[in-house]
Amino acid sequence: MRSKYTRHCAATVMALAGTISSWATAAPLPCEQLAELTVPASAIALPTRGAKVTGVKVFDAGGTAPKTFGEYCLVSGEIDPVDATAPKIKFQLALPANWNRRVMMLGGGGYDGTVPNVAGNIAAGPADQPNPIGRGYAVFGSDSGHEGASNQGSFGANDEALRNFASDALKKTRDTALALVQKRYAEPVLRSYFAGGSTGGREALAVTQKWPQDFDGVIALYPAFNAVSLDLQFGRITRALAVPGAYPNLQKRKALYDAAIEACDGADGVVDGLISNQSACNASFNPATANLNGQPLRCAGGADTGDNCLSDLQINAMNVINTPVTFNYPLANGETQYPGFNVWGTDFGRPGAGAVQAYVNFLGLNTLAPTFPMPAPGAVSAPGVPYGSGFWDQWVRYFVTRDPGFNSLTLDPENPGRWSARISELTGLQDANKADLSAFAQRGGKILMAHGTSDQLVSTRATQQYYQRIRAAMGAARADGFVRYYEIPGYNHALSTVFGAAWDSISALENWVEKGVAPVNQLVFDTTGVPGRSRPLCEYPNWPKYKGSGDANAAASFSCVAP
Ligand SMILES: [Ca+2]
Repeated sequence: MRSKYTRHCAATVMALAGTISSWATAAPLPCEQLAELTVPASAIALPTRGAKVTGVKVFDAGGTAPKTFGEYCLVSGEIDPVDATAPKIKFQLALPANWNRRVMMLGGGGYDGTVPNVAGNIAAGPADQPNPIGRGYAVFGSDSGHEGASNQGSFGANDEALRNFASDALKKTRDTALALVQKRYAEPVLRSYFAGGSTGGREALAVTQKWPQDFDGVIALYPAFNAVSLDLQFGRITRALAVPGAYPNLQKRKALYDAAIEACDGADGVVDGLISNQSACNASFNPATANLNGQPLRCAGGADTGDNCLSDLQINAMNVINTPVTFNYPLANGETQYPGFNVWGTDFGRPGAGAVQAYVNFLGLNTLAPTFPMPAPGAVSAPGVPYGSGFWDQWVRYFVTRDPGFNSLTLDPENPGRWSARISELTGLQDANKADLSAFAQRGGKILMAHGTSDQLVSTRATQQYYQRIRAAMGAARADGFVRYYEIPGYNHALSTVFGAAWDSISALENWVEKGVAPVNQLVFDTTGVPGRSRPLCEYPNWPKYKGSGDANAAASFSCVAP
C-alpha cells in the first residue's frame, strides 16, 4: 500500500519529469512549426481564454538600402476574450531568422483598430537606418482588441474591448508575443523595448507605469498620455467650432498660418520657414492685430469678408484652441485641466494636393464644421469634420453615454452634470498620467519622449506638463537619469508639411539602456519641408537657435539655447 508520502513523491517526480522533458526538448522551432501553436491563458497575466497562431508566412530577405531586412517569419494570431461577445485581440509578430535577441513592441494610433506594420518604421524613426525588423528585432503589435478605423470608437460599448484599448491589450499582447518568441528561438530575450506615437505614445508610457518590469526602454512620441483630458479639450474645441460662422476653411487657415510665419519665423534668428522659439511666438502673436502681406489678418469690422482674413468668430475659435479646458469637477486621475495647443504657426490643414497635406488636413480641422448628427468618421480623402471632433463624438456616444444617438455637442466638458462620474471613471481606465515612475527607473528603464511644437492633435504643452510632473515627483536629478524630453520645431502630429521628423531614437535608447551612455547631441532630420535638412534635437525647454552664420539646413549652424 502506498503512503501519502509515496503518492506525493510520485506526483512530484512525474511533474519534474514533465518539466525536465519539455525543457530538455525545447529547441528552436522553424517558422512553419509555429503555425499550430497555442498560448495557454495561464501564460498571459491578464484574463483571456488563451491565444493561438492563425497563420505564418516566411518573407525572404529584401528591401532597398537603407531599409533592408533579412529573412523573417510573420506570425499572425489572436487572443480570445473572456467575454464571448467582445472582439478578439489580433496581433502580428515578425521573427527575423537572424535575431538580435531583442524585442520591440509597437503602439497604435487614435482608437487603434488595426495591427501596426511590424516590418515598418517606428514613429518619427530614422529614414537612413533599417527598420527594427532589419536591425534584427523581433517586432510585434496588436489592434488593441477591436477592428476599425483610427477614428471609430463604437467598440467602446463593450467593457472588455474598452479595457483592452485602455491598456489591457498591451499586457496580453506582450505576454503572448514573448511566449511565441521563446518557442521560436528557445533563448532568453536580452532586451525589450516599446515605441509608439500619439495613442502609441500613451501606450509606451502606460507600460512603464503599469508593468514596469516588462520593458527596458520606451520611445514615446507626441504621447496622448492623459487621453480623457484631451478628449474633453476636443469637446470644448468642437463646441467652439460648431458655433455658426466660427469654423475657418482651408484658405483662412492658410492665411492664419502665413501671418504667424510672417510674424515669428525670423524672430528666432533665421528665416527658414520654422518657428523655432515657439514660446516667444505664443507670447507675442495675436491674430486680432496681426498682419498678412501688409493687410490686417482680422477681417474688416470683424465680419467674414473673404478667405484672406478671419472674422471675430473665427479668431475666437482659434483662441479657444490656444487656451486650456478646466474641469470644474473631480476626476479620478487628479487632472484639473488640459492645456491649449500651439496654434500660431501650426498647420491645421491648408489647401494643397499632396498626400502629406491631405493627411495633415484629415488630422486637423478638415473640411466640415462639426454638427449634429456628426458625420460618420471618414477616410483621408473624403470630406470630414475635424479629427478631434469626430474623436470626441465617438467617445461621448460609445464610451461615456453609450447612447449612439446622443448629441455630443450638448455635453459641456467643463460642466458635464450627470456624466461627471462616468467621465471620472474613464480617466482611471484610459489615462497614463502617473508621474512617479520609480519602479521603472529602479529596474534601469529609460524613456525617450519627443513632441513637435506644431502638433495640432495632441498638445505639446501637455507633454511639457507631464515631463515637469515627473521631475517634480522624482526630483530633477533622478529624472535626468532615465527620462529625456525633446521638442521639434515645425513638426506636426505624426506627419508634417513643414518638418517631417526622422530621428534615430532606437540607437539612442539602445546606447542608454545597454551601455549606460546617455543621449547627447541628438540630431533630427526633415523628410518633407526641406528634405535632408537637420537640426539639433534640443532638450526641453531649450530650442535650436541659429548661430548667425553657416548653412541654415545644417544642424551645426544651430545651438540649443534656453528660452
Ligand atoms: Ca525661423
